[in-house]
Amino acid sequence: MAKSKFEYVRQFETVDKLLPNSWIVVRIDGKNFHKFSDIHGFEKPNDLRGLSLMSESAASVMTEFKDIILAYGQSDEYSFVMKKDTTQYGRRASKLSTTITSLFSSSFVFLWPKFFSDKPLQYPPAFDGRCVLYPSNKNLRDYLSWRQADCHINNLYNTCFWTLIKQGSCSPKEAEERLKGTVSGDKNELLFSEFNINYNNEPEIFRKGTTLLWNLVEEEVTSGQGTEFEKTVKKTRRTVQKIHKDIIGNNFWTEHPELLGTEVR
Ligand code: DGT
Ligand code: MG
Ligand code: MG
Repeated sequence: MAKSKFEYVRQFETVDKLLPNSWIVVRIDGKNFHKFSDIHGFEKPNDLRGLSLMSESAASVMTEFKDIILAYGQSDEYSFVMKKDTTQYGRRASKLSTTITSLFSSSFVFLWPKFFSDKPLQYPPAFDGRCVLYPSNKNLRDYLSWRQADCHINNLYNTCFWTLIKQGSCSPKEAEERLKGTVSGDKNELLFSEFNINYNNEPEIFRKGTTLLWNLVEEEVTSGQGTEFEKTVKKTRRTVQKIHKDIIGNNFWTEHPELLGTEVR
């Protein structure tokens, strides 16, 4: 077909194909969720419904993008790890990040009423998204450890902050002052000695965040029942599994050798 004289403008598009043989992480994060969580009356410091909505939106992304081997989420963010040799969208960074981010956002809005039936959405939320490449397994594990350590640090701080306000009758300013310069041991001690809270007994979803993995289920499927063509075949179905565990230490990775080793299809 003849090309129009305008066709040349295509050359202005930049090529953003990601390096081969590297882990691709797409991280999405809520835009101004400080305001969003306030306006929608999220529980402080953690809203279980909000976190569940984030995870179900992430699961819908995983179901659509089969090359995602694992997703990790906490607060208003989710990281999607795509297998090293994915050829999805020719590894084009903007195509990957924008499609994943927009599917996450639309799922979040679509699923909202399931989690907040009593609270209509007040305005359309937005998420940013980026692709980051990690060339080695160590880099990838360190990346995920960084996000889980961030979850822990923020959650310990926020648990203290809101306990001081809700149970200790502190003002936000006073709570901030009390926590200034404290290390994690001090915060654990404050919770235990003043409020009888053992931080380690706080729900794992808050302390560890959420990891989504593929669960492979072997099934027998029968077709042509009652006819001479009846046959039963074994099929593997993949479902998304949600866990709230430590992913920094070696245990998780030795329990799931398929993640960093051979690919999951
Ligand atoms: P950004 O990402 O630069 O557009 O700005 P924010 O405000 O989204 O900041 P970010 O992503 O660093 O921090 C997440 C905010 O979301 C933080 O202010 C706390 C809030 N948030 C996240 N999950 C919850 C929750 O379960 N409950 C409440 N109350 N707030 C939450
Ligand atoms: Mg945010
Ligand atoms: Mg965030």
